[in-house]
Amino acid sequence: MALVEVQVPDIGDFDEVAVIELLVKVGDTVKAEQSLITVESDKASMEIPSSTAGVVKELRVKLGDKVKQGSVVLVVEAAGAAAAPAAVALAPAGVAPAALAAPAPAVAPAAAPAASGLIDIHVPDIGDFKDVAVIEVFVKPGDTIKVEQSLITVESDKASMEIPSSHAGVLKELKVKVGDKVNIGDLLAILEGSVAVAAAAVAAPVAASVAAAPAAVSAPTAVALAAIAVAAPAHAPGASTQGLPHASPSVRKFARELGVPLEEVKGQGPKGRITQDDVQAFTKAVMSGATQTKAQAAKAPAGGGDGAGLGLIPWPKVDFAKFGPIERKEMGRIKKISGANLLRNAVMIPAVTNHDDADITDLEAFRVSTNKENEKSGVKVTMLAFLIKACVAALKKYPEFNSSLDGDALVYKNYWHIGFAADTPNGLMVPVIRDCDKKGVLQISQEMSELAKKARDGKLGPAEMTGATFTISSLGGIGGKYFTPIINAPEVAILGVCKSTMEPVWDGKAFQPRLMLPLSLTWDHRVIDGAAAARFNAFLGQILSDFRRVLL
Ligand code: CAO
Repeated sequence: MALVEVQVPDIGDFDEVAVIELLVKVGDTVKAEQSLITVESDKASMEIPSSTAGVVKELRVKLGDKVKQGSVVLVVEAAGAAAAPAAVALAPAGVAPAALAAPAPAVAPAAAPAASGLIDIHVPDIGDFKDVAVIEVFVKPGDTIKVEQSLITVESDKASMEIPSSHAGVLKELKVKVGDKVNIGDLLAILEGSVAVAAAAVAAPVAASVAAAPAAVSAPTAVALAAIAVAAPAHAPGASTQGLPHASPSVRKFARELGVPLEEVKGQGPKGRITQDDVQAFTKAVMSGATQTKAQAAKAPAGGGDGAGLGLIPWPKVDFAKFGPIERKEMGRIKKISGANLLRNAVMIPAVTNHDDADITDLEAFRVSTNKENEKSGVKVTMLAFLIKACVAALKKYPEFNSSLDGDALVYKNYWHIGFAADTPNGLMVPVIRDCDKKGVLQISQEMSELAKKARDGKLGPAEMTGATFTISSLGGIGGKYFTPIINAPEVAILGVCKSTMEPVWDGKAFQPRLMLPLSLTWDHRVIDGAAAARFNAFLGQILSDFRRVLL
């Protein structure tokens, strides 16, 4: 395995350009031609591809660095014998990036302008690239067009560029639309213009060209021809071109794939440039309902936008700092993931909660004596382990509580895997104990304490958090009386448990002190009805008050 230094290839006339994006990190496996970094001048941005496939061993540049031709971008451990030595690690012509130059204006063919004053505008030489996609159209019939005014933006997977007009005049007809693929020489538009202006335009180089624009047309360098070359930026840094957002080609492609309207994304990068993180953050905000696109707002019923299409009034936007000092902290990954799941489950499930109390006086006495007997084993039994066993018995008696909705069908599961909510420093997690019907209370206790520890240490694997058929959320060790837990979809019910307390219970003759356990059963009303839920709770209460019933 050879180490190969990947260098910045010939990027045209530019001395130094700034690194504005790192697209890979150490340890990543990169393919040949995969973009590594984005660089930007004051007029153009482009991605620098890798000349070699392999594993990134070292990054030699960081954001803000200035690089030029020959600067080492990173070191790759090249895959296989094909690794090029460092000295020749420059991209071969076939994969060279775009040169930072603008295309010459769309050049009218020699015969133009036509006698009628109509001028055909064609796609100029844009290098070796074929079938590049039109991603933006800036003009419409009737517009008065100046020489060098951008007509459309085309984009390959590595660069985007604007095609300027070679002539001034009034746009009579546009021959392309967004999504069309164009090639050199294709007719773009027909202008009605003056011969004098047209002639001047053909003769004059593009004032806005970053590098020698005519080179791209007449005597292009190997590099200029190698990519969609030339790549004047679709959007010049620091200022949006024709009101369009400033983002690199890969970010624009990413946004298009997600259907994100880039013009609505606020760029947090240097000079307001939109980064991939900005597009992701925008997507998350839309998905969570914290914001909405203009299209969503337009579709919302009169009198109210927002609310994830529910027609709710918008989420309040408050400048908290106006009222006192604040500190803003990003939520952790687990909280963000569980938050999105909880929101979906809360919004999509018609959930009802039944509250009840179970007399666990005798069970608690049994639990305490069991723990004394097992003191040496190191396994401590808490009420939750008994609850899991009791729930399995209730789930077997009322199987719809152990089912899931699948379209219009119910899937009944003949296994009883119980999830339990665990409070961890990173947020709520739900480890799953499998086959609880086949395990005793001691084994369940042991597995529960192992899984809870793993959850708190952030070491739970995906397999340990999936497959539950029913979940218990116990706040018994903390306190409280009742609460309304949210169902963990695609399950259809969840049991919330709070702290048991001694209460006076009337036995028909007198009040007796009994240890009562508050239960809160939340259920999906599409699958379960209130009577079934009341029966489930009552049955659970019977088992907990006399645990021998588990055996029946
Ligand atoms: N009533 C009274 N005491 C209870 C009790 C109950 N219902 N449940 C537990 N206790 C006691 C235990 O016996 C233990 O007492 P000792 O310290 O004297 O032995 C103490 O409370 C602490 O128990 P625990 O919390 O360590 O153990 P557990 O098996 O009850 O729960 C676990 C384990 C992982 C579920 C728990 O630690 C946890 O994380 N709970 C939070 C779950 C949560 O956040 N739910 C809300 C989710 S939002 O829907």
